[in-house]
Amino acid sequence: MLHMTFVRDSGNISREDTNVTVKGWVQDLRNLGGISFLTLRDRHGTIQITMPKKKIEPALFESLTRLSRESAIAVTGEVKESSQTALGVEIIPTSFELYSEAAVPLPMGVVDKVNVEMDTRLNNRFMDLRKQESKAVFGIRSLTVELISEAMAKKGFISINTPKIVASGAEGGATLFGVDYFGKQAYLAQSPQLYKQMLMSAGLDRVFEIGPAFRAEHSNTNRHVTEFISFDGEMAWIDRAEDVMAVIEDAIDHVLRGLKERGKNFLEIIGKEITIPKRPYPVLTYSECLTMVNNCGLPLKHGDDLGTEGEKIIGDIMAERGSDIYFITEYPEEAKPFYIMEKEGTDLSFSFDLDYKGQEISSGGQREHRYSELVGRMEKKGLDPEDFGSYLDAFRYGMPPHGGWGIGVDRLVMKILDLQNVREAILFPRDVNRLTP
Ligand code: AMO
Repeated sequence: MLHMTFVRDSGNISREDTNVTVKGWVQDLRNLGGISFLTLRDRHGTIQITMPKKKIEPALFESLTRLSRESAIAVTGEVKESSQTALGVEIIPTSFELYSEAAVPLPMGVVDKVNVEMDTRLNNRFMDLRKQESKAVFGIRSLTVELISEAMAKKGFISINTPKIVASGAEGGATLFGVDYFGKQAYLAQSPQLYKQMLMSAGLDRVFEIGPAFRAEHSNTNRHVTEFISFDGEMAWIDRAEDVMAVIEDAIDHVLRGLKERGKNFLEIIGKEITIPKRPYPVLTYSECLTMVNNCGLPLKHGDDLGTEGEKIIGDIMAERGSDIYFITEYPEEAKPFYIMEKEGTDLSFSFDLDYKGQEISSGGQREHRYSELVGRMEKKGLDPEDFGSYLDAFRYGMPPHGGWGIGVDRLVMKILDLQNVREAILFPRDVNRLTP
C-alpha cells in the first residue's frame, strides 16, 4: 500500500496506484444524498474523495460527511480513474484519521472569492496562507533569495552575517529602536552599514548579507514596516559608484529572469507575468528628476526628498518611455548619510537610488574612505565621532575605496508581483500597530 501526501505537480498519484493514504485539509464537502464529495487540499493542490453512500461503510460515511471545513485528516482508500476531476483520479475511502478538527466558524475563508481586509488576513495569517495565492507569494520570495545568492556567488561575493544588536546607528537617530543591554544603551541594527564597510578594510573585498533590519518607523504606509529584510552588498577597490550600480543591475536581471523561468507555477497561481526590463537600466540625475516633477506641477526644490509623490511621477514618465527600472544619481550630499562620498566642488554626492515601478527599492553609493574627510562628514551631520570609535578605527590603517547598496527584499517582491502592500510579501509583518501574530 502506498502512503504519501499527494503532490499534484509531480503527479505522484496515478491510475496505477491502487490503495493510497492522502493527508490534508478538508476544503469542501458536498452532500448530494446518494453520493458525497470531499475535496482534500495539501500544499500542492486538491484531490477528490468520492463517497457513494451504498459502497461505503455507514459509520465511515457518517464521520466523513460531518467533518468541519479545514479539519486536518488522513484518508485511506482505493484510487479510481475519473474523467470528472482535474487529477484524472478520485479516491473511494476505506478508512480515515482525524488529526485535528477545525473550529466553526472559520476566522476567514480559504477558497471563498470574497475580498478580505488586510488586517483580517494578517491577524489570521496561518489561515490566509492556506490560500494558494497567498502561499505562492512566498514561493516567489524564497526563489528571489535563492537567485540573489546565486547572482552574488557568481560575482565572487561571500555571504556574511553582522550583529543585529549594536551600539550606534548608521541611518539617523529618529528610527532607532533602543535595547537595554545589561544596563547599557544598545540598539537594533537599522542596517549592516558600518560592519560591511569595516570588512572592506579586512580585505574581504566583496560581501553580501540578506538579513533583518529594524527601523522605528512611525508612519503607517503601504511600504514601510519596522522590521524588513535587507539585501546588502559592499565591494572594495572600486573606481566609481557606477561599478556598484553595474553589479546591482546584473543581480536584479538574474533574479527577474530566474523567476520568470523557475517561478512559473507560482506566477501562474498569482496571475502575474514578469517583464524583463531592457538593459542598461537608464540613469537619471536627481536634478533631472526635479525638472520632471516640477514640469508635472509638483513644486519640489533642490535639496527636497523626491517623496512618494515625486517617485510616482517619475515612475509614470519612465514607464511611458518603456523603462520600469532606473537609477537616480547625484543626490545633494545633505540628503545622504555621513558615509556617502561628496562630489568635490559641488553640493552633490556619489550616491544613487534604484527605483522600480515608481518606488525606491534600493539606495547606495561610493563611500568616503578617507579618514579625515569621513570624520569631517560626521561632524557636519552633527554626529560625535567618538560614538563610532571601532568603525573609524577600520579607516585608520589602509581602507580601500569602496561602495555598496541596500535593497529591501520585501519591497522588491512587492514590486515584482505588483502587490498593493509590502505586508503581503512578509509572513508576519511588524509595523507601528502590529506586534502579533
Ligand atoms: P536605505 O535606508 O535607503 O539605505 O534602505 C535601503 C532599502 O531598504 C528598504 N527599506 C525599507 N523597507 C521596508 N520598510 C522600511 N521601513 C524600510 N526602510 C528601508 C528600501 C530601501 O531602499 N545603508 C543604506 C544602504 C547602503 O548605502 O548600502 C540603507 O540602509 O528598499
